[in-house]
Amino acid sequence: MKITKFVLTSALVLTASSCSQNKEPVATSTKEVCFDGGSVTLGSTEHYPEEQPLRSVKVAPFCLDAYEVSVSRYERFVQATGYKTVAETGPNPSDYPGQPPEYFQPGSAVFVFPARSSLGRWSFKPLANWRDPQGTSTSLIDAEDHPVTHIAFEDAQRYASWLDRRLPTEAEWEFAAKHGGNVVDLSIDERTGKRNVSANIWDGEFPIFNTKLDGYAGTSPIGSYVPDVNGVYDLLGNVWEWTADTYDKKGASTIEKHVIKGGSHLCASNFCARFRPEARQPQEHGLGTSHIGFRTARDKHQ
Ligand SMILES: [Ca+2]
Ligand SMILES: [Ca+2]
Repeated sequence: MKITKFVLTSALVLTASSCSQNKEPVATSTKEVCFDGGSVTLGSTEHYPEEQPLRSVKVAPFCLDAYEVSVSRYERFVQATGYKTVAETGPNPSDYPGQPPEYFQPGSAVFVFPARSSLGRWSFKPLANWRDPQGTSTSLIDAEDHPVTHIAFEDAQRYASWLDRRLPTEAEWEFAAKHGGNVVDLSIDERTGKRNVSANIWDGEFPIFNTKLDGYAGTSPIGSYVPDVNGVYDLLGNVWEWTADTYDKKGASTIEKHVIKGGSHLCASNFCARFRPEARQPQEHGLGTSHIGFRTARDKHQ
């Protein structure tokens, strides 16, 4: 599917305001954007089947992190609590009856970028976790302002609870994304050869070649691109984001799945063109991977 530009069609009734401002570095910023709530039409009839049918819902006032949670912010949580993520401990067998033993080993799924004469691919790496996103014993020295990855659903929930916050619902996330006018413009400026970059996606043909027109093949530091009209960064692209919603059960799998939103740096126009507010995907709640992160939310009147 070739997509040049996505158009937002949903009705929106709300106002937004920045609830807290501080002078912290972006990597540790707790800035949030608050919304008064209102009506929104979720979904789209123009793209993937799972985005249908259109659903009109009302969203109560809420506040949303302006940034994806960074490695630095997650590190503070771990230092304060001693928490170990699912990727570090392995899933709890009692949560997954019937799964084979290899399912419970520590580690996570890493996308291995294509080398010459090869395709990119997913690989389970026993050492991969939020501290070591590539699973190669590399340090985090240059990655602390990147979004935290290899975060299972429970890991995201525990972080949010530590801050007396929660994960956004799918409706809240999509409400914020649509109201913010979030759109990925894929058109290329013929004079400069660059696109009008507003998000970190896969430029080029996935999984063969990444032109890195947005500057990054993998994750980018949070807040690297212009924010949306409400001051929220990276809703589309960079990393997929967990929501609180359970994905509708379909098929034979008994593993619980949750909705993730926004697409990632691995989404290209020729594959997984899900860098749109309406796009949604199921994700096993016990598996983070190298392109899934999150941001937190709260009820506005707390
Ligand atoms: Ca990119
Ligand atoms: Ca994102």
